[in-house]
Amino acid sequence: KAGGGPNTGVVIKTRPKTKKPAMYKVLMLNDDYTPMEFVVMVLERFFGKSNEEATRIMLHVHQRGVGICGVYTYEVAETKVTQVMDLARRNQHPLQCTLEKE
Ligand code: TYC
Repeated sequence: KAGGGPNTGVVIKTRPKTKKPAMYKVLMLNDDYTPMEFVVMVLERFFGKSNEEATRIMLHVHQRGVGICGVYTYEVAETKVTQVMDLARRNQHPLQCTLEKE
């Protein structure tokens, strides 16, 4: 955008007023002890997945070691990680869930 009046050669760079918020992936990590049904239940309850999708994600994590539960703004992602970790701990499962900036 040209600024500073006509023909002054002044250039003012403008940014869009609305910038997209940083997004964060919530990752689920595999372990040897957490029951598969517990992981599926967590994916349904906290990440809004159908039983079919939750099972697909759980199996992916089981086989590959890590998988994406969803992508959210920081506060939402952090809340989901806390909720998952709290429920896992209360049930004495070693399930680990973490955040990664996209
Ligand atoms: N590996 C676990 C088992 O065999 C199942 C599991 C899947 C655990 C995904 C954690 O994020 C996980 N019982």
